[in-house]
Amino acid sequence: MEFKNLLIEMSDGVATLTVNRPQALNALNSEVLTELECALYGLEQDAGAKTVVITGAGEKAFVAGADIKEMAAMTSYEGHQFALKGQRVMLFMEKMHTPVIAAVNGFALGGGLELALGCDFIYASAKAKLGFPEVTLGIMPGFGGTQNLSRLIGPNRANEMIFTGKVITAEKALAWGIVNEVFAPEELLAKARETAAAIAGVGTLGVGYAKDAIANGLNMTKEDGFRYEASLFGVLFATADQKEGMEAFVVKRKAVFQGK
Ligand code: DAK
Repeated sequence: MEFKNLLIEMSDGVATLTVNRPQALNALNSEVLTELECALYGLEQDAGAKTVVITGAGEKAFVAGADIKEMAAMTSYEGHQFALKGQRVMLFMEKMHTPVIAAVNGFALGGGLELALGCDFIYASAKAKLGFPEVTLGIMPGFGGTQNLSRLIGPNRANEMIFTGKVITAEKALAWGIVNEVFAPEELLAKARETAAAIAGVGTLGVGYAKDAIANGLNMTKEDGFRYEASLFGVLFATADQKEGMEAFVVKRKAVFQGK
């Protein structure tokens, strides 16, 4: 499928999805959000796409936010629909069994930071800048930012970022646990793809169920989470990948997983 605002490149089981609207610093308008929803849905169905890396086109930005020029004219109803559309993208990334890594190559502001937080983890360029400037525009985060940031780093730091609108450096985002690793700008994408390819090479069913257990378990009591984990663990014993992985270990050869 051809997209107007996205590029998709496949290699070694890794799909690199680039938000490609550099003239607006890759800002998310309704069209981009619709395309992201379609693209992610397509990648989840595509057995060849074992992991996804999301990044932004150009030198300057990952995604500089939801599109302010489009939002400026929205009615309350349209604003609500716009928030629901963005939230569908973030929630879908969480529900996908395919892991999604954000490679934050520059500004990740507002909806851009929400897109990164919707991914399973974030790698950032040393020149990345992250923040939630919504309050400076008279609004608040609307694509799940209040929920995802506070769950990730706790309410106190999330409160400070969201109430002030202050933009932080990649280094601070690393110290606060928002990003997993920081790389030189020219290394970022290769490092993200390297990790994505490593994940693509292991038992992807196990990875997908682990993602499910972590994401859903966070909303459960610990005991329910343990019970949920045990049932998914049991399901894996009905798969060819479990037989292959364990047999390969026993006979000391490299496992070849098929994702079934
Ligand atoms: N939207 C639209 N266009 C944007 C944009 C954005 N978020 N960010 C940048 N652009 C455009 C600029 O307008 C400019 O376009 P032209 O004027 O050339 O046509 C072009 O990209 C280049 O930007 P600059 O000239 O400003 O570049 P600089 O290097 O000088 O500055 C900057 C870079 C990232 C510091 C600056 O562009 C900036 O401050 N951008 C806005 C960042 C921002 O405030 N982002 C948060 C947006 S609010 C909700 C749903 C969603 C959300 C909230 C609620 N519900 C419906 C409840 C989410 C909200 C947001 O994300």
